[in-house]
Amino acid sequence: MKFETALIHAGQDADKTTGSVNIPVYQTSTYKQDGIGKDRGWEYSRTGNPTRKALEDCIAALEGAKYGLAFASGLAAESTACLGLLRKGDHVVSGDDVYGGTYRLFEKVFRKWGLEISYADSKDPNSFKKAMRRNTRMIWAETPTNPLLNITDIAALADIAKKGKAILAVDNTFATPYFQRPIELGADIVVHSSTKYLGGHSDVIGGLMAVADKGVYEEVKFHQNAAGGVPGPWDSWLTLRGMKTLAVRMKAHEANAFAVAAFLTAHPAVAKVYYPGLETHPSHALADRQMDGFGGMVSFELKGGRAAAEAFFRKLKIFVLAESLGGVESLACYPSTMTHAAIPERDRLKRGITAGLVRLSAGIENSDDLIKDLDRALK
Ligand code: P1T
Repeated sequence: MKFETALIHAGQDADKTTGSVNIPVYQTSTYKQDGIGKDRGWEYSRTGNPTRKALEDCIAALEGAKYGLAFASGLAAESTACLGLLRKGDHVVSGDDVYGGTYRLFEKVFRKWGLEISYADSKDPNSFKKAMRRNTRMIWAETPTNPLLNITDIAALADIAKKGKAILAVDNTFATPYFQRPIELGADIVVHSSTKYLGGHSDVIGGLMAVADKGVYEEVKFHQNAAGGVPGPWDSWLTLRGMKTLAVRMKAHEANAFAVAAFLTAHPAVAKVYYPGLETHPSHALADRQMDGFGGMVSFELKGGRAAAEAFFRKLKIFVLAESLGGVESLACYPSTMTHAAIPERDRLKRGITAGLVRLSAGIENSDDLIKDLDRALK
């Protein structure tokens, strides 16, 4: 089955009891058993639910993995993967450019439970290699990164992970499996905030995971059932409904991102544009090799710092100033006080998250309107 077909059909055969073409919302917490030990394959909705299962089978197919798991949020997926697979005293090497909430989870939650975490340059596999320790059990990478759109070489990290007997987990939220399939490049686990492009309409919070190895899947699944953090059937259904149009949406997001990036590059108020589709992006060649497209996220640096950013956000009419990304509507975000506020200022600045940095999520509106909006806001 090709990708566009899998979006619509993988895990989504017609409902067995009614023939319903769409997977019904199985709004139930529990299931009738026909006698002691005689359940019909379903026993309790924390453990499993048919609507959620359709979503899990679909993400597994899209990522070229054997197993899928759905969670209540992207961060629930991340915590469950880490808690299911890691023990006190284990070490994680994470890329240094990650979603602020991921950094907060590592620093403010896992560190106090005895995990060791260190950060490597997201752009440089050698930096990951150097950070490996005897007790490194996981390499964590986000690519393209949030918010600076750096590209990490997944195949190179897979090699380093294998040699160090560590698990490579890749956060594929920004690319989606339409543009990038990390498992094909050697990753062990893929995680998503399905709140973003997969759901696609800014109306549901969710997380997904795709796993190649049965043992790894079983450990995470065990932890998920033991600890909770599952999505409800409605949220699973909404996500699945959104995913059906992922291919057409991603093409439109990307076309608009290219238009926005080109416009910003030529604008005198803009000091720097971050978009991996631009030939001037330092990792353009790598992005071109490891991805099938460059995505819909564009970040840029305003020359006038915070004051310029405040004026810019005030004048926007179509781009909405909001956290999140990947919905059909265009969003604008100010990483230093919003998505990446959890990172101490010194570290933020070191990574390039400056007072002039703006992150845009190009929606699928008409690109002329988006450019006009940016042009007005930059005047
Ligand atoms: O918000 P949640 O569904 O829990 O997903 C967390 C998450 C994980 N990974 C990446 C790459 C993310 O961008 C996010 C969430 N990010 C935002 C809310 C944001 O505006 O960047």
